[in-house]
Amino acid sequence: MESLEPNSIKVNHIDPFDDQKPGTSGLRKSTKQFEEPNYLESFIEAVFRTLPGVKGGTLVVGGDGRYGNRRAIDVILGMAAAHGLSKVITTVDGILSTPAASNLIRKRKAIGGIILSASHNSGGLHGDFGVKINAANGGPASESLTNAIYNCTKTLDRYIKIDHSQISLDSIGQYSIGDMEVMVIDGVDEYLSLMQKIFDFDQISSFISNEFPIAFDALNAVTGPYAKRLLEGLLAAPLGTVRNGVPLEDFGGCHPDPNLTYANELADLLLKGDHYAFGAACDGDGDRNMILGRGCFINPSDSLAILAANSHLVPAYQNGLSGVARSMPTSGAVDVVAKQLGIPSYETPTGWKFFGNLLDAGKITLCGEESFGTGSNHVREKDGLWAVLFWLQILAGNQITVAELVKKHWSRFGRHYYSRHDYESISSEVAHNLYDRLIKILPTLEGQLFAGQKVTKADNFSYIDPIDSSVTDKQGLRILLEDRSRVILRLSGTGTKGATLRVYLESYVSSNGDLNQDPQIALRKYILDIDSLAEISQRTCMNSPTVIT
Ligand code: VG1
Ligand code: CO
Repeated sequence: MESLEPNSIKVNHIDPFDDQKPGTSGLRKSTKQFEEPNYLESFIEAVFRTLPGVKGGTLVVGGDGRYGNRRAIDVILGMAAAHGLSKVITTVDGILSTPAASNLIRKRKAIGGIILSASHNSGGLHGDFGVKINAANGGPASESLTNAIYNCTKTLDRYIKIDHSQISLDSIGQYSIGDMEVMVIDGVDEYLSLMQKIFDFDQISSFISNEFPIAFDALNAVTGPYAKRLLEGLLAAPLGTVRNGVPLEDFGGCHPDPNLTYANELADLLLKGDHYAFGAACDGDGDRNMILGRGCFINPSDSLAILAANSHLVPAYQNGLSGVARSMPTSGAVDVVAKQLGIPSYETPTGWKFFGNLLDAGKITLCGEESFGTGSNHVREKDGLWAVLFWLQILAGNQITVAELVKKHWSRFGRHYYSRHDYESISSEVAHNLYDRLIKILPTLEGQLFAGQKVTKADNFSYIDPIDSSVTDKQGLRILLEDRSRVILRLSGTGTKGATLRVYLESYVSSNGDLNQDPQIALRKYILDIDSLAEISQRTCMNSPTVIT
């Protein structure tokens, strides 16, 4: 029997953020932490008390299929009914990628969405779980909404829910909990229709059928069902094109992070083997992408620049781009393209939420981050499979291989040698001491030599939103050099174990310079100098980074 009266459950004071400000994408913690009694509930309560429009509103809920996904949907349904939502739209098996969720929120005029994912972090009982909150524009919650949710968690002492019988996510259906309607829809359909509006599928399909074999690795995460229907279905790529295509609760033990370290099986196929002409992988929740060609890896900063330079080949962008944006640590490659196209280029802090206002105001069409994130105004999230289709479309339009397209790009625009060095799971104390010390010495660097170049600016990046004038400061330590090279340091906001230090290295070579070096060699002097300046290896006791991109 359904009880229609909400139950009010008292909780001891819970601080889901452990006194830490939320990271770049909602709440992300170990799965075990989320299994603690009332932990998930307390956070969801804070969300429902804070998100505008809850009473009578529609909410989109789904996730990347990791362990905890179904239970979380069940909890959210009961709490949503108690808080007076009129409708929750969720999906078969609870499977909903982040970009598909963004699309649904926009199309169904929802007040927002809750995406159950810790993105590229590993999953399962011994991995991580996460809750991403998206707003009515389909994008990640703004700084002010995130802060309001965070402040609410600090005083919370009870939550409400309606006890209900379990709702089946096994197939499409319609249910009710009290006065609230629950729709279980297919989470893939509407996303596919959106892609068909953006790209010319016939052109891509005939290109890949003509001796251009492709491989896609879903890393046992959310993009499997989407990629199978897109690539093996609509584009008629051979069965087997999609690898690891069934979402598993623990991602089969994989770390669903599409980079050369964690997607190494695919990387080996493309970089060591010579059968495939194109390879791609997405992360846990489907918003990131890695692009590979035969024998070549595309740096995500270059990827954004190459997409921008060739965007006229995609039907949805054939009339030009209004502008582009990149996160601060992303290389300036896209800026060079924007200059030639005569369009503005914006620099934002790390995190997709900072692109939201620019996209909503029509100031930009494409945007991206060095962390394998690329997207456009079609949704308000980065979009992994969209990027894969974009690449295939511009390769088809140019009738060219990946390696040839990249070479052509560099010989036209010059090359930004770029690398990111991650030092993962270091002790928080060591990381913060290192970082705070560097903040103190930054002002003394200006005018001094670093890696043989004069430092023109050394600061902690601060951003003024061009649309609402909000200020976001302390977004990363920058050392800018007179030849446009940059070295940047940040502490990650998405890790769950200790701290992760990210070092971003960039140096520009014009089109008549040496375009064919190994980035680690081209960037060697910056790598050595930042190590001694910031005392990285000395303080972390690590001889090398855990991940090099
Ligand atoms: C990382 C990336 C950042 C990205 C964020 C969320 O953050 O660097 O560019 O926006 O993850 O990505 P950090 O703070 O760890 O560097 V994901 O795929 O959650 O949605
Ligand atoms: Co992600």
